[in-house]
Amino acid sequence: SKHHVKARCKIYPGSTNKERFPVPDENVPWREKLRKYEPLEYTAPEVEQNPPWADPDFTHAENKDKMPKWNCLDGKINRESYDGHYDLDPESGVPRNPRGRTGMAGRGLLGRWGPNHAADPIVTRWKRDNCGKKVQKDSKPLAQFIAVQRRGNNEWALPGGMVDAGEVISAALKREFGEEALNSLETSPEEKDEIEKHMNELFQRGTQIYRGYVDDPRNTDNAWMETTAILFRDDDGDSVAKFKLHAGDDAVGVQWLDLDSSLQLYANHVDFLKKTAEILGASW
Ligand code: RP5
Ligand code: MG
Ligand code: MG
Repeated sequence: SKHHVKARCKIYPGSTNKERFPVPDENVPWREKLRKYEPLEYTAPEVEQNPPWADPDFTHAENKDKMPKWNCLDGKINRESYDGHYDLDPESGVPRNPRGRTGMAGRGLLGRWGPNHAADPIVTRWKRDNCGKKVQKDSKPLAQFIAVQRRGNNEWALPGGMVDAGEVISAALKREFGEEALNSLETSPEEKDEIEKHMNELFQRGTQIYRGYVDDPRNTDNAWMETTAILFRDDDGDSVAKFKLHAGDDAVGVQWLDLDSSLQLYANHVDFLKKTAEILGASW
């Protein structure tokens, strides 16, 4: 598999001065010995404050019983990786990024040591002209997907989010889509019912596009993103077309974007959309 790139970005997201130790491509895998490797140790203040979505501090002697159970379902928290069994750092005992070095140790902005599981809904439609005819490009129909603009860095991305403790992926997909693309957190109860009805319809049948490691800029040597990306197609445009898109929660913008190889998106979301275009038989 290709080396992670965004997970080695120089300045850590959400910070102005947290710099990763530079790791050249050939030194990314752990098996490649490095004469000098001094990753910056960093866990963001909001993570260290012990919010419910983050792992408690288990490094102090009185918290030894809070040590998570790695590589398995740990109570309501899934600490299994879709990448297979991950190793633990021989010195600190915390998980080691299965894709190799990132130049930063600790958790950064991520709440969980090891895998942090997310879900990404890919909602598509065919692009149509005013007469309802499918728009063609390079003799293939052009598809569109719903993208959100992420708060903070304004990058466009899939409207995905973290799977809550004990939550099933199908619920996380719907919840995050509702929150980020339809602003379900701020709609009236009546509107909510209406949204729910349409979403249940659309999210009934999905096709898995990707499951595994995400090349996310928040990743560290000890904490990383993984996702399940599911395609929901509204081929006739009569289900999603009823939705009024409205950015909410941690999204500051939302829109239909054309599936196109020139897309620039957050993390490695472009890889998921390339696969989506293939499955749809859409132009890319
Ligand atoms: C990415 O971060 C995932 O693919 C998903 O889109 C997203 C989840 O994190 P938040 O949107 O909750 O920040 O790695
Ligand atoms: Mg969210
Ligand atoms: Mg999100």
